[in-house]
Amino acid sequence: MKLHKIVLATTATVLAIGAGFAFAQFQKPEDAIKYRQSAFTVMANSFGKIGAVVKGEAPFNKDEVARNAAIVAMMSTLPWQAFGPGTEGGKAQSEIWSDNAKFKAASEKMQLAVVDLNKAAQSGDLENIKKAFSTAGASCKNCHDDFKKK
Ligand code: ASC
Repeated sequence: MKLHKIVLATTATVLAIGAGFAFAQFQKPEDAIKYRQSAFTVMANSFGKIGAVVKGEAPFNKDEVARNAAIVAMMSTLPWQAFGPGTEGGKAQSEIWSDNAKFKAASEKMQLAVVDLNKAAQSGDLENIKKAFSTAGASCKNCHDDFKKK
């Protein structure tokens, strides 16, 4: 089994069992902030590389896109455990804690969108990748609009 296939299967499992289950522990709020920002940074780097292909700014290499989509899907499962009580700060808006159900719903929408992007990327169809990329990007923006400081 190729690595990205394993990541795809693993991501679905993590998404299924990970909902509401925090497994990382943090000594200090700053550690949680650094953890979630790191996960978003790695995710945005790979998402951006796919974006360059989608926008025609980089050549379409199927394996590279598949690898980056798998990274995005895996990373997308990680930040949420680092938004626990008492970890306000960074670029997080207070609504994350005061309207946590809405934040959770937005985070899950994004995670499902990047699972779709990963499926499209593993199958290697550029038109499907473009569509899934657009939906995934919208799900990033949707959450940023409500929950991320500018
Ligand atoms: C990116 C990135 C985001 C999203 C968002 C989409 O490449 O880093 O946060 O796309 O800008 O609107």
